[in-house]
Amino acid sequence: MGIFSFLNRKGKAKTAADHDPVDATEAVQPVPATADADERLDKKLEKTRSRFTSGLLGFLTGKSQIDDELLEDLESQLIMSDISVPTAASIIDKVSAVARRNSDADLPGVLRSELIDVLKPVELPLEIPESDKPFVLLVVGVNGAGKTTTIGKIARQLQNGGKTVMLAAGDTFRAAAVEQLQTWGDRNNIPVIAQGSGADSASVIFDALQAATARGIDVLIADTAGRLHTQSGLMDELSKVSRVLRKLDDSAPHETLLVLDGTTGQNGLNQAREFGDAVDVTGLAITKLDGTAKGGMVFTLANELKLPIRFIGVGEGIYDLRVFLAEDYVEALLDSNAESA
Ligand SMILES: Nc1nc2c(ncn2[C@@H]2O[C@H](COP(=O)(O)OP(=O)(O)OP(=O)(O)O)[C@@H](O)[C@H]2O)c(=O)[nH]1
Ligand SMILES: [Mg+2]
Repeated sequence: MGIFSFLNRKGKAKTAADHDPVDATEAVQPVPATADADERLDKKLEKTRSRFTSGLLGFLTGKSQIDDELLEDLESQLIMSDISVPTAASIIDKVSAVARRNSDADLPGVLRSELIDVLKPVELPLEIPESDKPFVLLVVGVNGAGKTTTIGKIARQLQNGGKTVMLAAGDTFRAAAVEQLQTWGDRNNIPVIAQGSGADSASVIFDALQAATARGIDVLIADTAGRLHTQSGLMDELSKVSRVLRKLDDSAPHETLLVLDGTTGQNGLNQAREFGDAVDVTGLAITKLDGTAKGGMVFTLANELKLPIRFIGVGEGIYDLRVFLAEDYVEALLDSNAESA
């Protein structure tokens, strides 16, 4: 089990009694329960759900006959929820195969299970093995995607779980970015390794890895720029960071987390491909699913990239970063009767 296993299915903090004392990675301090941590995922995804299902479930209720017209309409609804055309087509193919075998099939139930099937293979929470110390988490993504916010949430959750964390201010493009991370680190008692703005990002992160190793830190999280003078400049910088880290530890970075803004729809897929050309992306965090996102992008990414989805961001608080769980996500999106408390 990974370090994030202290978050249970609804993202609530486990109590000490929930921990198995035999499993070393589970023997972490539980996250203190707060009202925020208790808030259900379906409440957090309320706005996204209403966009995802507006029409969808209403449209399905009362339809007992599954015919081609109904399936075509359903496909359009999926596409309007930000699911890509190929992904929507593959979902509809599967739904129609079930309908062919059983014309009395319960359509909402079939759809629910097909949606879960799309997401299940990418439900792979981040594991932080004790053997990789420091575990290097490199965070990449376009500007405004939510990298720095997500780093803050991960750092606090790890710290609450008993891990020591250090941050590297690798976004040296903007002076404000370095200051933002330093101020946040000071407030949260998390050391931040930084140089002035304009410094070489790879050298800041390299220094940070040396410092983290010397201090016996468990997890080093490196922030990076989302924008440089040119896009190819950014991609070159990121691949240099990965290369330079490997000089100190050939297994670093242990995770390259691509942060994608969930409200950007199809654009997220292009970003993932572009970043994937420069660095070896090993996991995704999809942010802002509490806002104006339609939620379908998650299915497209799962189906077309097959990369592990580690986290979803559902707000600005520290507990608003949840371990991605396929069933919980689909339930929260589809359940029109979700509790609003
Ligand atoms: N509602 C909501 N807002 C979020 C979430 N994640 C990030 N944000 C907001 O998105 C904005 C941008 O987040 P940052 O973390 O600064 O993004 P960044 O990728 O570091 O951006 P650059 O440093 O410019 O490259 C901030 O206002 C965050 O509060 C989320 O899950 N939900
Ligand atoms: Mg940032």
